[in-house]
Amino acid sequence: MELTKVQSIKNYLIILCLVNVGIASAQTQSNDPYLKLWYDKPATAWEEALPLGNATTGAMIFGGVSQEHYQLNDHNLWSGYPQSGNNPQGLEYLPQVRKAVFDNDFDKAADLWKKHLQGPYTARYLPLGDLYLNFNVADSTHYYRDLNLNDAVSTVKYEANGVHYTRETFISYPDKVMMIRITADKKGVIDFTASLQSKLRFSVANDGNGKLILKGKAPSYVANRDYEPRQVIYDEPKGEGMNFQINLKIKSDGGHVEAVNNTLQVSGANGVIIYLTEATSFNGFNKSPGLQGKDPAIEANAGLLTASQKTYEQLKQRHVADYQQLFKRVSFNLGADVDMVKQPTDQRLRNFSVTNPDKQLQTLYYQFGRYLLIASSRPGSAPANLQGIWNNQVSPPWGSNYTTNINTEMNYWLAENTNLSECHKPLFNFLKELAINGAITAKESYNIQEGWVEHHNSDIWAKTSTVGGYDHDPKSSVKWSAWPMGGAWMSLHLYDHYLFTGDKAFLSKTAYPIMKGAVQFMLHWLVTDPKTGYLVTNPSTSPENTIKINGKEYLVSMASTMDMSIIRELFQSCISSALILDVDKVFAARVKAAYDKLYPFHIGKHGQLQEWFQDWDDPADTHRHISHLFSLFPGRQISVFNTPELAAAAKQSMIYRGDVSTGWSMAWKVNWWSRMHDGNHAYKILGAAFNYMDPVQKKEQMSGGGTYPNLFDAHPPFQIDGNFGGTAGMTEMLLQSQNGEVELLPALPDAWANGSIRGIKARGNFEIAIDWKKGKLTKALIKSNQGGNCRLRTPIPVKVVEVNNKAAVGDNRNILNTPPKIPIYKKADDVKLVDISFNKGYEIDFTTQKGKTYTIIPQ
Ligand code: FUC
Repeated sequence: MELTKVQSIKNYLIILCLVNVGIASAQTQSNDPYLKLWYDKPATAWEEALPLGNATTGAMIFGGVSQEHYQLNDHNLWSGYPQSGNNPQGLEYLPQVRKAVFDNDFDKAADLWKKHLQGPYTARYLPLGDLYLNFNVADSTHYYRDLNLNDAVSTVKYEANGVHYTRETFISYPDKVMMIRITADKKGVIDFTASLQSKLRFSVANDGNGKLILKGKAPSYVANRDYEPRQVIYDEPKGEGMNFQINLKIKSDGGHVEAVNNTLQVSGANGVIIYLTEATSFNGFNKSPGLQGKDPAIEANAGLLTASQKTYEQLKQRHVADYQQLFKRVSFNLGADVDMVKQPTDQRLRNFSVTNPDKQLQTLYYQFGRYLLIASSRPGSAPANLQGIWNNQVSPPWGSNYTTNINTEMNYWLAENTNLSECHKPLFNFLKELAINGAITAKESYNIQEGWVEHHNSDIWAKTSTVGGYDHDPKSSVKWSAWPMGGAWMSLHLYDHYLFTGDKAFLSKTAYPIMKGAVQFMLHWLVTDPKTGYLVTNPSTSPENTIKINGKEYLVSMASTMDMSIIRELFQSCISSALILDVDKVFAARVKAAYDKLYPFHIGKHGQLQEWFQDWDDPADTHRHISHLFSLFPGRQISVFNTPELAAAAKQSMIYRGDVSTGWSMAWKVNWWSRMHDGNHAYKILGAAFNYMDPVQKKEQMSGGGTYPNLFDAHPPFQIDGNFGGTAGMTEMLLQSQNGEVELLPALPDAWANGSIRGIKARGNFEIAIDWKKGKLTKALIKSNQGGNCRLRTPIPVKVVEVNNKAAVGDNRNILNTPPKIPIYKKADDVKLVDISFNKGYEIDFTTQKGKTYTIIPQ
């Protein structure tokens, strides 16, 4: 009893220390001492190493004492080169596939698709190289290494032979350089040998001037299946394959730097600074990197030259300022238990229990998600791939590619609501490229002359064609290859960016043309079902799941709920955009006419949201993809407020599918339960994210997700989507804005009794801070970046102080924030729906002025 009291006083004190009041954004917040991942031993497994990145260069730092290892990546370094992959047989066979589906011969349809409509797999994202620093140290004491999320700097410290050594590393976005500084508290004791290597073809030389240069060549092909006769192909005679270069320069204070063979040897130095720059010959998604590539030496050398003209301190200052301007927009505090935070991060993960939760580990995990997005996706970089930017394998799981039936999109779920809009931009740039290639795929494979399409996977070459292989690859499956919905789904990110930022120029110049192209494709892809008269997709899958009818599994049918949901959201976003921009009235009317004919949602006989065209759902099915809940999240068309019956059906589907699944699947579930306003259920699933995943004892892929010692999400194996989806879901628990209103604390779990979050964002371009105690809202600040009406929903009655609260409910709605149109649906007779009752809270409207912050307090 006594102990608990002391503990809660301690917790409270820590909360008080960390909370800073008065601003909606967290920008001025000082460094949080607990915002670090730290360990008391070096990494041995890759999933223990710590990630750094400026979105173009990535490094995993192992922190060894006798040998330091930096595993390096470049965002553009992929196998292969631009290839179309469009399967022209589609022109002849698509009508046959469709006929087979309409004839209910799903096996024939799947067989035809597999034989005639598949295309090659994607290229693979490759590791760049490795930097090793070999020290003459056998034993050490007082070992410590960390990754500080406050400044994106990683530090290693230890004591050896009575000397305290410190190594500090960061990768700068403004200066495009990786910097390492080695210091010691005694003079003349720093001795080591630096060498560069790569898992790809490479040679290393020194330039006689303290610089080491690694020149490398990527394979033109890496196999996708281990039974392919040729696994890694270097197409040297023709010259295909990407070239790359790593430059390493060492400056020492005192002592000597000597080039010995292909290494640099440092001896007797007081302090050392290491510069590393790198570049590839990547010259755009549509140029051969081997035959039309850039010279990587030019970029790598220029980077080194500019960086070496600045001091270490200048470079660090510029790096920290750049990083903090993004990272520090948001602070999140649930309190910290001083005994728990004393433990190394991997130990805390092992100790995690939902009944006595380590609250600070949750906020650390939250901020780590934001950190990872800043480190892997910045303007000018490629979008974050399946592993962000960090990969050490020539043949990584799933090629570490862009898997667009969930994973790529999930990477960006946190971009807007955690106030990292800029980090969303690489995805938009990628969409521009996909729209170009996808228009050719639409024509060549489907004879669709307007718009563009992207299928299940893509890569740095902006591949848009189908995957699965041409040769009837036994491991390929139509349950994922027959999915032309990636472009449509990703286009919704454009509209969401607009809703969060209010950037009309972006909507008109970038978003609308791409979105319109995705709509145009779908207008042609949809066909009329002769039996029902509705517009349907055919063929259609519900990603990676199978239909079970009388004990037999089928791969395709028509009008899966996910297809229809994506199309509905896309059409609506396009119609709204045309209205906002006051363009394309005739086209918008055509889209609206099609929208009204879309095959509707159905509530099935188990009270579930039907996944398939017909009521084939199996309540015992626990498949990780629950794609038919798309409209609950990330979509907006199913909501507990606007469509309670559909929401109840979605809840029933979630209950049937269960909680335990792969990393990303559980992250999606956190978002869904938040949208159901069931914070405790969301929290229960979030708790599973803290399952310690041992990187050495490899777990089965589908056995249930968790987190590795370095806080990377485990599918398993490592996939970054779960980190991003987890952070997004935690934000959804505290703030939602998809229903035309800003909702505070919609799904606050009991376990987060006291806390505060500041700097997160709502649609309508509002920046928000929320404080709560004992589960009750105590204060909120809403900064209006845009002006317009703010419709606010809160769990308790509130008043807006400091402004005149006279606007009438219903008028002056912010157009950015209009609620989604309510879709039609059908319900089987006599179906019982599960209960979804929850506290609907209170609604007020008030007019905001651009730039003003409004204080909300309980009434
Ligand atoms: C899809 C998922 C898998 C995995 C892979 C990268 O195929 O079904 O679980 O996430 O993408």
